This record gives sequence, structure tokens and C-alpha cells, in this order.
Amino acid sequence: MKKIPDEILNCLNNNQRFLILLHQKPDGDAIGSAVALGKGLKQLNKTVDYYIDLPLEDKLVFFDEIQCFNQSLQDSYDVIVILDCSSSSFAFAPVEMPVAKTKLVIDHHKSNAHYGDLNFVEITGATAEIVFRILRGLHVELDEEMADAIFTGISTDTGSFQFSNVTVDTHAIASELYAIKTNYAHLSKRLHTQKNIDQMKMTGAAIHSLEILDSMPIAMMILDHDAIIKFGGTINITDDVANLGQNTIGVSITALLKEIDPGEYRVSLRAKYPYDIHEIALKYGGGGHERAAGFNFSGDINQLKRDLMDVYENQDGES
Ligand SMILES: [Mn+2]
Repeated sequence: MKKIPDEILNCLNNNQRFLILLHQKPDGDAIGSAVALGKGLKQLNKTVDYYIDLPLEDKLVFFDEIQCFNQSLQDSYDVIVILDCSSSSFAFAPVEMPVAKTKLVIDHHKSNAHYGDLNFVEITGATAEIVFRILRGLHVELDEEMADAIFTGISTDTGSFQFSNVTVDTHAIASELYAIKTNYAHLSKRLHTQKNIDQMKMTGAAIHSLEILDSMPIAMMILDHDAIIKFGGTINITDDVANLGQNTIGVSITALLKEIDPGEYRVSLRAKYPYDIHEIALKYGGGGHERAAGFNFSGDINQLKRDLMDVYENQDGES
């Protein structure tokens, strides 16, 4: 595990008044990193304010420290720390940005633009891994909430330790968290498995609709408008639903169609290597990545099926 550079630790040690910012729509890594670093700085008798994009996803609303989010801001700070955010335009920041001597960026995204006065960017599983190493470097003693915060960051950004971004450091840090709290099963279930009853029923409706296209490794799921209304609206369609098609053995491409208004669909596409579904999303005016993309759609579903089958037929055998 590489040491955190002294200039980063000195910046945190030798200043007094901090403001913590995150990316817009903060995820588990952003929130976990903020809670752990904020509480760590307070333990060193620093003052810490947070300016965070609310509301949070339900599964993240359990840290006591959240009560300190978005209290009144000062006009100036010694340091503004921006966590888990690859560019300044993606940061959630006050319209009137307080002045600060130093803008410190701490992040794990390869694409980070190094937009701070001081930047610590390393490709790790989660920003929370870096925050853990910083807290160790500052000789902060982690309490159970801080351990939960680091675990939340790592666990959410690594898909519960399933993604290819997991390293020996990820597990080394996780193992150190067990010296602070002996059991993370409850937290893991909260972050990855538990849903409210409407979210459960919505997921069930999506699975019930699962269809394999013409014996190809392509899955389609449709949540029709009635199902979406019946189970509490699109807010209850959890992130993992599109992945369920992909979890079906033999499936390489999945389309989840959400009928947000009658005849109007929001389509989420997922693909496994080597298939690239980004082009279909572009064709329909959407966007995304090679393996995860989305677009709005109101046309003929049979044409969409044809397009998906063409991706498979045209890209099959390529690598
Ligand atoms: Mn992250």
C-alpha cells in the first residue's frame, strides 16, 4: 500500500477550517469518503462543513454525521476538499463558492483532470481506500461509524468486491476495518440486497417479463407503465434491475425498457465484452459507455429487438 505524500498530509494537518464537496448525485463512495474524512478532521479539532447534493439514496441514510450536512457555510475556508469527483464541472458546489487558500482534490478516477491546487489521484477501487490511508497517515483513530463509512465506499464502488477494480489493497483495508467492528453483514445487505416491498415487486415484474430473443444471448425486460405505477413509480426501479438480465447464464446483451409514460420508454442497455451497445444508444439519441448505455424510445419494439440482434450478429466472433 503506497504512502500518502507528505504535502497532502501536511495540508490537512496544518490547516484549521475545511469544507468538503463531492460529485453531483453522490454515491456510496462519495458519502462514505466524506463522512470518514470529515469525522477524522473533527477528531483533530478542525472545523468541517459539508455542502452535499441531497436527498441521498435511502440505503445511505444511516450515518449520524449526515445531520451535519449543509449547515450554514462560512465565507472562507483554509481548504476546500473535493472527493471522488473527476472534474470541477461535475462537483456539487455552492453558487457563491467560498474562498479558500487551497483546493485539494482526492480521487480515484483515471480521467481526473487534476483541477485542484493540490491533487492526490490514484487508481484504486474506491476513493474511500485513499481516505482510509490518509486517516492512518494522520494517526486518526477510526470509530465504528467511520469504519462503516469506509466499508460503504469500498463495497458500493466494487459491487460488493465483485468488480475488476478490487486489488490486494482493497482487501487489506477491508481486513483492517474488522479490527474496528467485527461484522459488516448487516451493512452489506443494506447496501446491496435489501429493497422495500415496492422495489421487490418492481424487480419481480421485470424478471417476470424477461425474454430471450430468438435463441440469441440477448435478454429483454419490459416494465410497462401499469407496473411502474402499481409499484410506486420509477423511483422504485433500483440500479440493479438492468443487471438481472445480464446475470442470466448465457446472456451477453440486456435491454431493460421502462415505460415512463404510455408508449414512451427509457431504455437501459448492458453488454459483456466484446459487445458494444454504445452505437445503438447513439442511433436513438442517447449515450453512455461501450458496456452500459441508455436512451429514450417511443418507436416499434420489434425494430429495437432487430437492432439488438444485429449487434450480436455483426460483432459475434470479433474481439
Ligand atoms: Mn468512487
